[in-house]
Amino acid sequence: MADAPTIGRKGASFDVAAFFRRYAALTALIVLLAFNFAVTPNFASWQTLNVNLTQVATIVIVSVGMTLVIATGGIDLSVGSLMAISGALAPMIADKHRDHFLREHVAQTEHARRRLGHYVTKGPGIKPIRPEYVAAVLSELADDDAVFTVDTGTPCIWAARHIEYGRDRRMLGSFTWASMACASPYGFGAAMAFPGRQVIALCGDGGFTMGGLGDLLTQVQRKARVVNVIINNGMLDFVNIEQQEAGIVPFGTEFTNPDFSQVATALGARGMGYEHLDQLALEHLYGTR
Ligand SMILES: Cc1ncc(C[n+]2csc(CCOP(=O)(O)OP(=O)(O)O)c2C)c(N)n1
Ligand SMILES: [Mg+2]
Repeated sequence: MADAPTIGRKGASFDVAAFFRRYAALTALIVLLAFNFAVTPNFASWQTLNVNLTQVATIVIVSVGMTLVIATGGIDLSVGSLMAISGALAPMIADKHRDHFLREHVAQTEHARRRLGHYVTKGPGIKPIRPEYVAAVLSELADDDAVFTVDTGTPCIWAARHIEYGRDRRMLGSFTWASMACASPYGFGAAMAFPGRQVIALCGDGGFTMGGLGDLLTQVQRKARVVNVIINNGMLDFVNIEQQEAGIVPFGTEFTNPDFSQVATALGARGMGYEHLDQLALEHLYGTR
């Protein structure tokens, strides 16, 4: 009969080699943790723990599952065999003859885009200017690597629907915290980080009067070339929409704005106000690079 393991047996001497054979992985983990606690800055923080739990945990779960499958079923799920099977399956997937699913969904998307584009195609004839049209015009005129920053509020919607981004354009907004008044300061940051790159901040009038006005002073002083486009709808439109969706008759969402072009000029920027986007206005916008 083979010797029984000595670990934990009453009266038996402690077998260090057997201990490490059995608990090698655990020991390695403890050593790794101890090393990081001692050497890595900020390792012992809630944020690190949170990142590990939320981002690394999924990889651990998948790898534990794969290990169990391999260990119990004898199935080879190694990277090599996965690559081999992917290589065999890929041509079968790629070799598509029937495209009715694709055509159906492309048609649906085109239909949806046509409906969304209503105020863009009708845009030139509508006064005051529709924000959809402003976004579409900016999209057409801006550089291929322009940076667009957007305020929380309806500017987010117009920028998502009517500005095309492609490979090199970027859109920045407060998409996690949903904080108002971010477009102008984000634009300032982008202009300082990428001098020479076109930066267009699509601001709500609520957002701009809340925070952008002060930021404009900084932009002037630091000579940051940001085009602050203020959608002057005289209200907190996004909240107005939310109230209606909740079945409430909107209240407390309207306000009176100053003449932004005069305010901007007084602050040392180049201020321009548009009621109609005619050719001259387009050239102005384009010429603000
Ligand atoms: C700091 C802050 N306050 C309030 C809100 C709630 N909020 C979200 S959008 C919005 C209205 C934004 O108004 P405006 O900047 O004029 O843009 P509009 O929707 O009118 O285009 C408000 C009050 C918020 N997201 N962040
Ligand atoms: Mg507004």
